[in-house]
Amino acid sequence: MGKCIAYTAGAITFLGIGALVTGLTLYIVYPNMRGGQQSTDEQMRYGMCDLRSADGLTQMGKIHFAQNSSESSTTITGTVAGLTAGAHGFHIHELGGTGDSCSDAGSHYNPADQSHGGPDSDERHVGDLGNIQSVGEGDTIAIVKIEDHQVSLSGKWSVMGRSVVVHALEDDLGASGDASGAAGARVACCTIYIINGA
Ligand SMILES: [Cu+2]
Ligand SMILES: [Zn+2]
Repeated sequence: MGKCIAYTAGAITFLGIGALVTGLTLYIVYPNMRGGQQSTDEQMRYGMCDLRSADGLTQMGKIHFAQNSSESSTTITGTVAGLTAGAHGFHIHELGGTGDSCSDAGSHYNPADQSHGGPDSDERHVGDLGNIQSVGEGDTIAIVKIEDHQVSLSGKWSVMGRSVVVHALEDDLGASGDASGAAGARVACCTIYIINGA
């Protein structure tokens, strides 16, 4: 009789420890079970922009955006073909429209109400990405390779649904005090869209 109780107690303890180990394993291996959905802030995000000439008729390149998390910098890469050789202002503008020769894109994206600057300026618009360099004769190409700490693909200052605008002239990075860097006409633009379904 006493032996039987001891066996039963032993079996219950054994099962109890088993359940505890299983639970702990699930807790460690599947962190999502702790609080439902994983925080979206830790999600890798990608965006894309298909640049077209201001008249909308010519495809000029693709600009890719990637960001590890809402806290990390955003990498902006791509190529732009068909610009005149030299430096061209390259910005993110506040609106997503590309109509009316890119005028529908509005002003430089400036949620913190700052003065115009360059990407490394203390004071700058979030959209101030400086210049890209177009090289070559005839078939020109500009390589875009930017890492920026203000441009984000998520959160309240997200650039998703806004636009990229490339200008005819060099951006003076704030030297003249002009609100758009005296970069001249808009020669190409596109709407930035999400490509990872986030
Ligand atoms: Cu611009
Ligand atoms: Zn600006």
